[in-house]
Amino acid sequence: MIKYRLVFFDTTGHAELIRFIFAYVGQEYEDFRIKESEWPSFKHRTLFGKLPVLEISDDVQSIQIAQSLSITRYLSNLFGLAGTSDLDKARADMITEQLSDILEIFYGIKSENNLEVRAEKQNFFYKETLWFYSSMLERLFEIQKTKFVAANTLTYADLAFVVFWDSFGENKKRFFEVCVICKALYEHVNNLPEIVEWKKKRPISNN
Ligand SMILES: N[C@@H](CCC(=O)N[C@@H](CS)C(=O)NCC(=O)O)C(=O)O
Repeated sequence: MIKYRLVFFDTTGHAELIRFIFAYVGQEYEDFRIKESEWPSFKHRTLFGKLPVLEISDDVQSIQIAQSLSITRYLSNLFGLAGTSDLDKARADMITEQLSDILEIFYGIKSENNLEVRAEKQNFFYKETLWFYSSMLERLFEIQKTKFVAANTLTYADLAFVVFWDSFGENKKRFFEVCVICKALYEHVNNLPEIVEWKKKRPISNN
């Protein structure tokens, strides 16, 4: 039997979309969260010195996959969340990669050590950057007119969309007042029983 072990820190970040996929499809896996203090001795056991990694093992071998979006695509293909047509697949990839680019900017700001600089950058992010991208997403959905963010069926991009907006906590509300299609697409997936259940039972992390 194939076993999955997802290794990441005790936080959401780059691993949460992968956890959402496992939760949505109901696949068992080990959600292995290492402590920051354990990381230096674990780092050399990962393919590229970064987390998350997904370990896939059966009776014969154990394989490791790195890079969160590669893990995401691998699992999406496996569990039927990649999209059905080539165009749907391209759109799911496009949206997920775009959301990831925006999140990288956000994570970069969060790791700024100088508190004053961090606050200034965060302010700019919420005043300019996120408005810029959320209005572009809203325009895309207006044109596309699909039931879900990338297609008329749910793809992993829908799960990425919920993880994306959740990263901004209560701040997302003021964007949703204007970006009403984004809000509806977010709420539709966020209210799915599998997602509600995962959010209820997941460990509280200090993200
Ligand atoms: N592009 C990579 C980025 C992974 C990454 O930056 N991981 C961080 C945690 S969020 C990490 O492993 N940091 C520890 C280190 O660099 O030593 C991905 O998406 O998986």
